[in-house]
Amino acid sequence: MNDSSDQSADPGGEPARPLSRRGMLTGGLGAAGLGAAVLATGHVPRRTAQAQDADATPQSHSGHTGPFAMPGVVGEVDHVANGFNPTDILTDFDGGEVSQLSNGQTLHEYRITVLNKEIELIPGTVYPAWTYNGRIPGPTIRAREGDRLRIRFINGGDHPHSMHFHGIHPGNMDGVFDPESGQIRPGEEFIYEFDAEPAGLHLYHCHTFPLAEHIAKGLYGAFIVDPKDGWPPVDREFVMVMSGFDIDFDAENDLYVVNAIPFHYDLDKNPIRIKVGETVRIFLVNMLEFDQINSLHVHANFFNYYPTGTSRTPSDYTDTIALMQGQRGIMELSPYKYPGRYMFHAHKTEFAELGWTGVFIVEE
Ligand SMILES: [Cu+2]
Repeated sequence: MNDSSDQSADPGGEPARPLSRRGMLTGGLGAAGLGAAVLATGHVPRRTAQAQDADATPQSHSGHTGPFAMPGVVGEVDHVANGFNPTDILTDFDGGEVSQLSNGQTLHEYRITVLNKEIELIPGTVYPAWTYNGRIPGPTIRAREGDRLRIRFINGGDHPHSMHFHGIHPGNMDGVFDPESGQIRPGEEFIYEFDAEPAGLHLYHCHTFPLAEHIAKGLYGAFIVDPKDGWPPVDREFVMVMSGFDIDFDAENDLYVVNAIPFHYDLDKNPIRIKVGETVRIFLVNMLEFDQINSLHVHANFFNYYPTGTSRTPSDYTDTIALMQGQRGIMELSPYKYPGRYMFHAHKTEFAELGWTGVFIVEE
């Protein structure tokens, strides 16, 4: 809705002043009182940095005197206080507590609690998030096709919440309608139990009204069902959950992210190091609220893309894909041939400049 209003003109008067989300970040946030804190720390995306060009900070584009490939923020958020680090989340696949049922099925048991938690998104800017187990995205649940999942779900928040899984399961495990199907009030518990199927890459999220708010606040995660015979072996596997944050609560995103923290994997922060010739599989999930579509582009390389991970035949060999909310897929990167520094980012420039960027450092 805001995309169209950006372009609209008042038919009875002056053309409406175009208002970009970046404008909202500098102007709207200031009005909301958050901008002052952002400005004071200097930990600001480029739009605001431009306003400080006289300082010629390294982040400034002015005069091309410093790094200017992309904007960024100065410094790191407090990952310890946040309780999670996106670098760890990349490879944090959670099989739960594993045991054997009497019928021979493998059982994966989890305990997942909704917690209200303040998350520092940009140094100095804290967001009142809702989380599964204190992290965004929630745990990456991983099991083999046909295994049994048993999730003890505890609502430690102050609103009703649920876990709604994508996949195949009984209606009373769908987390939607009532406490009997896993839609529970604060202080209540529910046990979701179902078989992991079909093989592929799925997701879970809260399914409580108003849904946009419950998702945008941070209640989502990846759910991987490995095929019975496994995936073809690769050297590295990463999970990337794309989303955004509306930090001034106007139902528009102000920050775009992969694994929650803007610019985390950038060159000056925590780039992802891989080796020439390594095979890399990325489990990519889009949970972005408010915007219609999200995307990912890798520089100087291509990948086989398997939508939803349900087929072993790629739908495309490409360097760019687009996903709606809830869409996900598996990327198998061609091994990088040349050492170097390679960006990956949303191929929607605005999203990239507001946080959805990263860098692979490829070494011999
Ligand atoms: Cu919720």
